[in-house]
Amino acid sequence: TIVAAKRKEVEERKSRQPLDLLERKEHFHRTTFSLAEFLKDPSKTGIIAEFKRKSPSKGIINGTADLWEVTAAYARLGASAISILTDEEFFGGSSQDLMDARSLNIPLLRKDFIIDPYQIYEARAIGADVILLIAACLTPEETRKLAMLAAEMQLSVLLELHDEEELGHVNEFTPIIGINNRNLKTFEVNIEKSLEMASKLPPHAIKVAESGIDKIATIQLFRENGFDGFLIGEQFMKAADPAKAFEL
Ligand code: IGP
Repeated sequence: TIVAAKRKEVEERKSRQPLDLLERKEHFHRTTFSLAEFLKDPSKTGIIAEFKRKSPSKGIINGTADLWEVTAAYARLGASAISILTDEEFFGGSSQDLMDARSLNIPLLRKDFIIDPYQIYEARAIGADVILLIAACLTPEETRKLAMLAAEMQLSVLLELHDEEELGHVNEFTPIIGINNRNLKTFEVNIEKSLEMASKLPPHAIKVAESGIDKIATIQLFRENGFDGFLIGEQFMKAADPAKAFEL
């Protein structure tokens, strides 16, 4: 459902704002931050802290949090990167949300359903450093083409896998691999998913565990199993003050 809606949305946006207009956006020429470098930086936590107002699985998570206050606090408290949902219809985010966090000096992940090269240009234009590619939404060939374009545009790629069948989506342009503990079709969360998949990934892949992380012990367990990154949304956003939740 989301992918079908996304296709329509992208076509609409393309007709309103063709590529040549996008390329004139202010952020197009800035130097991007490398997600790999920030995940490997020992002075940071490895946490990719997410700003997410709502989701199809949870409904409204936080309707009042201020984007700038929360993301600035995440950065100050040691997040390695910030993930910002830019999908409006299903997650209540926007491109403006990402632009509002741009002055932070850490990588910003455009969290969206990317299915078209146009969205990669758009990500660059709004000031993102990283894009998410979800294997479940793409063929291996599409994944390769989009990841190659992202690399050309100095954007890092987080390739999201859910199970073994998706390993064929990994390619030379996807050195950072996320394992989503949440099944996008059933919404079921199983922390073991990341651990199970870890040994099946290419040995040099930078590994990120995604979703359902709600305690430090889980982060430690993932770390011991070779993970450098931890994508956490709800645990922070469900608190009235997400920055406080991060601090804890
Ligand atoms: C964060 P959680 O359970 O901590 O809120 O999960 C993140 O992993 C999740 O938002 C996510 C997601 C996605 C959202 C992972 N992959 C793809 C939308 C699309």
